[in-house]
Amino acid sequence: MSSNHSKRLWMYAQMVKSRHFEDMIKPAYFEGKTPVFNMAKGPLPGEMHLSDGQEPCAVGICAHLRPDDVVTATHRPHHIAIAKGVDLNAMAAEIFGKKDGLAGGRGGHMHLFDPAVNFSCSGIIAQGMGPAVGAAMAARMRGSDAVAVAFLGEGAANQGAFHESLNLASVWKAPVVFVIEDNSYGISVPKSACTAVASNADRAAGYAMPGHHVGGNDPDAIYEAAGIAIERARSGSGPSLIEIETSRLEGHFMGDPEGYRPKDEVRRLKEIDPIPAYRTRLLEAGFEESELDRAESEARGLVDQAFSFARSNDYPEPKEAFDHVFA
Ligand SMILES: Cc1ncc(C[n+]2csc(CCOP(=O)(O)OP(=O)(O)O)c2C)c(N)n1
Repeated sequence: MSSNHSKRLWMYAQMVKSRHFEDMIKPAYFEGKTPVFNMAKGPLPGEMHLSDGQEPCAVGICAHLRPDDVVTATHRPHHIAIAKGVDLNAMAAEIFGKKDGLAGGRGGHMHLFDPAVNFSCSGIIAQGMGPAVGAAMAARMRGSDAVAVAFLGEGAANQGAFHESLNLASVWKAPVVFVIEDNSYGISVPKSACTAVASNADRAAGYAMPGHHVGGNDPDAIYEAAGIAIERARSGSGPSLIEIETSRLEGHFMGDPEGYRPKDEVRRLKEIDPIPAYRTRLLEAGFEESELDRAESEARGLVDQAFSFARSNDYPEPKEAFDHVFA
């Protein structure tokens, strides 16, 4: 199997794994919340942000990364965590608030943290950018060629942290790549209503770094742009910005009535769902139906097993509620 073949098969399998992970979350999230939607009820209380449709962004970037490379992700983290290799059982258990979760059930779905593969995320938008620059500098000081990648949404690109992080990363030639997942909306606000430039890739020029724009929500095109940016970072030539046009197939959070976007826009986006589109492309490129089926069923099996693990895992002891809490 050529390395290109195995990378593409890996990307496909991770996208399927991520989608199935979220398909398992959907019914679990509404348990106990109906007939009247109460966000605080059920086995998954609080907000839930799904990344259906954005899977290509995670796999195209993470296909280039090693466990010692650092990733900081967003409040919409599942696809990125999965592509970075976060422990699936511990991730599912964390989302259910269980004791063997990544943070002992304290973090929940927006605060996944796995030091084994250097992954973290945050509910505060653009928050991961500064730490990614710091991690990139730390790698350089240790004499390692590890890189850091900070994911953010296009809404977060209007935060001060975005501009400060790009500026310092460029001044220091930090081995970091900033990845904007542009799904066109920050909650209910369309990008055109809050961002002065049509393409955030253009903002890279303001910080003397390359800016790549990738359209089409296409794993292969993202993989190609990421290869250039990550190689530039690894070889000591400095940071880059990648802007990816992607699509959010669900609301901002589960239960979002989405009054702000036309229903036929969502229907159109679902018609060009990147996962079946990639399957078709791989088949046209000569992949066997059977190998794709096998990759899919393995990916789904791992997710099913992770959800069984999470459901049967115990909650932390009430007496431990204040352990590991800093205030
Ligand atoms: C500093 C900060 N301000 C506001 C919020 C509230 N908030 C949560 S998600 C979000 C919109 C994020 O949009 P975008 O960055 O485009 O990411 P997307 O949700 O589209 O993935 C906002 C404003 C926050 N979490 N952090």
